[in-house]
Amino acid sequence: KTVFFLFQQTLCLSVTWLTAGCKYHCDPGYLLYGNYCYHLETEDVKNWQDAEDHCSRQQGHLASIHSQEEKNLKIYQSPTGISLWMGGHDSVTEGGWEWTDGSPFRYIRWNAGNPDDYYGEDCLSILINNGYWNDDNCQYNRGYICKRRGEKRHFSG
Ligand SMILES: [Ca+2]
Ligand SMILES: [Ca+2]
Repeated sequence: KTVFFLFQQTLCLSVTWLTAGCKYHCDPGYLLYGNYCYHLETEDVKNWQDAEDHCSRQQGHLASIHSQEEKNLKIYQSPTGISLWMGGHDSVTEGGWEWTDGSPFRYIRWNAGNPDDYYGEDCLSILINNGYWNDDNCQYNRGYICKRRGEKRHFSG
């Protein structure tokens, strides 16, 4: 059964671009963008680590951002709060920013004067009003965005 599943996944992967026979799919509450699913949480505010833990329990991570388009996602336009937690942090090495999902930290969009490590800020939040980033106090409770891979679904017919 597992072998069949793997075969189906491989088949799905290899024919995706040719036939569009596979589509990425997200669970309810998640929004599909590209190959990824995003979930915006604004009511259940958490500190950065708790937010990351919550996302990883749902097979994802706090969101990483890799392009202007991704930054402009509607999902980031939260109706409440000042900023939202994203997956960036420099808690391992000061100034050595990384994403919790392991993707390369290349695209950057810091707000003016940041990152400033103000009283040891190590966690990345995105400012809702302008989409720029702040290194922020990890203990603050904020809304957050989870991101995870879309599931590939192969359908026949
Ligand atoms: Ca820092
Ligand atoms: Ca800062």
